[in-house]
Amino acid sequence: MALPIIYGTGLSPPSRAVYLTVKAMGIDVKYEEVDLLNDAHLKEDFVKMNPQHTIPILDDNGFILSDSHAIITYLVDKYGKDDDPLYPKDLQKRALINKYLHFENGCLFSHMKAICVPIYWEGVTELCEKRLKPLKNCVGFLEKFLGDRDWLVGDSYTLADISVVTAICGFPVFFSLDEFPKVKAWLKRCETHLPGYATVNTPGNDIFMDSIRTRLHN
Ligand SMILES: N[C@@H](CCC(=O)N[C@@H](CS)C(=O)NCC(=O)O)C(=O)O
Repeated sequence: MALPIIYGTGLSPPSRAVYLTVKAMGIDVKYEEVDLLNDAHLKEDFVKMNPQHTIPILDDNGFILSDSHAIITYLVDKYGKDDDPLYPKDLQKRALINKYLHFENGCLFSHMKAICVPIYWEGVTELCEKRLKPLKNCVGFLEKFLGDRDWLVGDSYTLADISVVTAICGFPVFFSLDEFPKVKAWLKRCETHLPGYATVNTPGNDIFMDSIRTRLHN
């Protein structure tokens, strides 16, 4: 069996969710870099694999799967430990993790994408409050979800933290997180405890934030 192949790039938060999951699991995979800003995701071969032309995608010996949330849950179910703490089999823990994966996808990432697409591809150079507001609201919800918890679900990090942190860590390029102290403390905890955070999340997030800053300042 060949190694699973992950197509993505560090700039992309959902790609980093897959990279962090791979690190947390300690499995071997092959990485294929997709140069998003030069439209590599729109090339014929890529669109053949994923007609939706999003990254990340996984090729597990010919089984092609798009969407980071689908990919990370599949990876743990297929290659993880028995009852892996990243995505436990306990129904209620799993349901809560799924809730945060949907929260990341439907709220955090989709509002973030609505801000980023016009900046990357439509020449927009200013942030507009109308688009920032829903994103700030989402961080407010996360502040409440966290309450006094260290981790989003249970008492150790899970796929929920991995997915959500890859989006949130880039938000300081849009607004300060100072009014969300619990989110800030949790972010620090993720930086300290998630395997591979410094090697695979921070460099990609720095590229993401720089790429936004540069375009906003033009
Ligand atoms: N819900 C998807 C979002 C994937 C997504 O939109 N990725 C962006 C990069 S961060 C992308 O591929 N954009 C290119 C496009 O939509 O054409 C996931 O979690 O994988």
